[in-house]
Amino acid sequence: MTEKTDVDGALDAAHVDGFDVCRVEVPDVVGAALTDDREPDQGLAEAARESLSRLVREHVDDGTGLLVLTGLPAEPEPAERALNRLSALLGESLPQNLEGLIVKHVRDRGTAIGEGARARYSDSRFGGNLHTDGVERPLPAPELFTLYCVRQSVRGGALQLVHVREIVRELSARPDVLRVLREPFHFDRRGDQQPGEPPTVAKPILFEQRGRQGIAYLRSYIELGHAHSGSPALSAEQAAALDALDEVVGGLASSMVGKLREGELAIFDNLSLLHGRTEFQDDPTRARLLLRTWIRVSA
Ligand SMILES: O=C(O)CCC(=O)C(=O)O
Ligand SMILES: [Fe+2]
Repeated sequence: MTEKTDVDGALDAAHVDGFDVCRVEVPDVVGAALTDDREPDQGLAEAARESLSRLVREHVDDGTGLLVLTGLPAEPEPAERALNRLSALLGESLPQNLEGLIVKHVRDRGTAIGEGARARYSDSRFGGNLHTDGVERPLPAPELFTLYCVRQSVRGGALQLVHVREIVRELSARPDVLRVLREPFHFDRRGDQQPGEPPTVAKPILFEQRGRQGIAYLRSYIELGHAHSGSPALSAEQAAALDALDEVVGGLASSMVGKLREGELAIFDNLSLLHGRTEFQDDPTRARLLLRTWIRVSA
């Protein structure tokens, strides 16, 4: 039986949460472009792209790193169509596994994080492990990722966000740690490598992309990566740097918490934000379902 955390209890009781500052009723042109039965014509698509870009600039690039559009359909088919259209307005949807999956259904598939060769965070119901998405891919990282809430869990499943600028600020007194985090680690590829490629990808946790400070992190994939026979073991210095990072992230993890509601579409800055959820528990007749895309923003 899962204990309901304080975070979840407080959110459920209050009907308000830390995402309220990022919540925007979907503008009419965007709503029409995403939900009309017919594909939007060029005029509507351009108007929607302009409206959306303004909101993304304000909230994602220059604000908290998150934009939550409210008032969209929660039924799975219109939701998936709307998410595909929104992703195309923002850039190029990237495949999320070797098979080229474009829209990932994030739900509990009864696995644990990092179990076997291929299971992922998004296939489990467990929480914690604040991370960025796509860490199993070589850089460049997907600049944005989305989560569209189709069905929410009754218990748990709130999101916690931590911004890289807060992490770097907290670690400014630890230049030794920052130096190690800017050197390569071996991340497990979760089976997404092509035949003949190694099962890990080496890249730093802190890096520069598009002239900005980026972060790529999911500790258990790094530990799996360094445990492969062809990879060096984590050095004591690297393990200490990860511990220092985790301590800082743990201290910041309750500063931005919210729970997506059904019919909400969240757009995240995947270069700047670590995210994680609280463990959730499904109602067996109505399992939690989020739809996810990874987006490369056009140059
Ligand atoms: O289940 C969630 O709320 C988020 C899951 C997640 O982080 C992911 O799918 O990458
Ligand atoms: Fe994620």
